Amino acid sequence: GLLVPSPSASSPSSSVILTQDELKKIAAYKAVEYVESGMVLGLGTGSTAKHAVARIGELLKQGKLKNIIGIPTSKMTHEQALSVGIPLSDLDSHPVIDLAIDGADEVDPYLNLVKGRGGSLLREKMIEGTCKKFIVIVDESKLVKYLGGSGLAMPVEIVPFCWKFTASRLQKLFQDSGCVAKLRTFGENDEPFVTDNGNYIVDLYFKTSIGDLKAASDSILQLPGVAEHGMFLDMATTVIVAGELGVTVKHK
Ligand code: ABF
Repeated sequence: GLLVPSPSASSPSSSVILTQDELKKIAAYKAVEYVESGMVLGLGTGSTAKHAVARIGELLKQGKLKNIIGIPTSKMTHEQALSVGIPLSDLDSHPVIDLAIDGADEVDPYLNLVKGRGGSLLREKMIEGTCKKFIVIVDESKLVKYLGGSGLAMPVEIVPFCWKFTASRLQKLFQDSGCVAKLRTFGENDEPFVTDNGNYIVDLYFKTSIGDLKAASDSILQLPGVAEHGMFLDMATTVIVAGELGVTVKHK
């Protein structure tokens, strides 16, 4: 990767410790430098992408960007984008996307990603899977040696119908990796978390590496009842990583 000075951190020196949110903002601002007037933009979801959406709105207000059309990847981003004055559309009307900017939960050395811990993986994959350029923005805590290697969840969006059946089939697929499948819930009563598409999410936890990612992806998608999974393989064209020592831009 190429080491460049952070655009918005006022000369980070070893005496300045940046918070994780400041790092996310630095990565987001760097990504927005790739945005040009007239672009159709995929707008990501989450606490990192939020900074990019805000920055795009700011540049539109200042007249430094013009004629942007945003395609939001979630209802939450839709709301935020409207509130900062980004004109919006959708994939039906704008099937060609110039650039998408979004966060990720994990990034491996080949720029494969785990996404969806925020719950919006299906719309993200539909939108980011079709764009000409996909810039992923992360702080350095998201870098992993292999996907699933952080011990955190690998999300799979499934239809609610007989979800236990689908969850148990998912768990069986990866039993050799010590997989445990858990329905994502929220609140005191453990209500199922419901996605923007009215679906549930099953989080897969692995004890060991799942090996061939493409094979894993194929086998998950073959199960009836699965809508999409959170592995984004070979999709990112650029990953911008913000760390204490500056910003690294990795290109595919
Ligand atoms: C979304 O935001 C998700 O795909 C991913 O789960 C998440 C990353 O969130 P954050 O930037 O808040 O860590 O894009």
